[in-house]
Amino acid sequence: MNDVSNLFSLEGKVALVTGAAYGIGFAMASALASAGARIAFNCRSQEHMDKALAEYKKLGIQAKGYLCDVTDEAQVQAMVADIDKDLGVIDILVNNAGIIKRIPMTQMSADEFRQVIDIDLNAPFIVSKAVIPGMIEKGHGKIINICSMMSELGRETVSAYAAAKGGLKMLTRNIASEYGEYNIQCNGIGPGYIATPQTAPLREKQADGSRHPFDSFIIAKTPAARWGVPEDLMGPAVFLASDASNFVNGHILYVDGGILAYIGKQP
Ligand code: NAP
Ligand code: GCO
Repeated sequence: MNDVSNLFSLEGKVALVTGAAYGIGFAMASALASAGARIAFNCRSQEHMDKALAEYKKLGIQAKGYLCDVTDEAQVQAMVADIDKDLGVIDILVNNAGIIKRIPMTQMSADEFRQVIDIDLNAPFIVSKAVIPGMIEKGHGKIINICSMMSELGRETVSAYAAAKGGLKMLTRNIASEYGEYNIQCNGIGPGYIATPQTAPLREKQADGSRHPFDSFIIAKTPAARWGVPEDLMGPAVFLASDASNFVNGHILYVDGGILAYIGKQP
């Protein structure tokens, strides 16, 4: 019998992780590289790109970076064509790039709402659409969409984000339904509250040095009693990118320290 660890090997695979200059994307891309994949990533600024390339190099990873806004279909098609030439046809796509705007709904402009939907929902459609034909030709493919607690739950101020991440859950199921017969698995990862630049404002210390009330709220709401760290997403990303998950399709794997299982601390 084969060693089960072979099931998790990504040797010879080409992976594109969007928005992997830092944060969760960087950790997942590093994990895929450590399992053997060649890594392509994109971001929007040269400054972020240079910093990220230096950080990957420190880990001994030869990642290839592309300047590309994932909401621009022409830029995405050009990037995917460049990756085909530079590294080979993409086997694994992680739709990670995302933003949040925390604004009460009645104060949010329609343009602000659209911008969040554009990056968090339309872009995964655009990038998936660009890579699926290559995956069909290769006879296999893995697409991992980075969803959220807000794929399941609402809260004050995040209407656009929740609408986008709820939609992304359904896009995930639809890609699985539409392309499963081509040996393409499309799954989601739903991170809980993870300490990254995106959530930094929710963890800022108060003037008197005490915890931000939202920080205390999240610790109380999480059975693990801590924020997640980007490294918590490494194992789940490798699992869903590898042959170990070949019969897992249309699933959202919540990596949340138990938040969705918990009613919350009793008063
Ligand atoms: P982050 O620290 O803010 O990083 C976001 C990344 O996305 C950056 O590399 C950014 O690059 C890139 N990006 C944003 N818009 C882009 C665009 N239009 N085109 C290309 N790249 C773009 O966020 P994170 O916390 O690591 O989150 C990563 C993903 O996980 C997001 O989808 C987020 O919604 C999701 N998530 C986060 C948490 C959490 O608690 N942190 C929980 C659940 C889900 P540039 O700045 O260079 O553009
Ligand atoms: C917020 C947060 C989140 C998350 C995440 C939870 O303001 O509530 O930023 O929405 O970061 O997506 O899974």
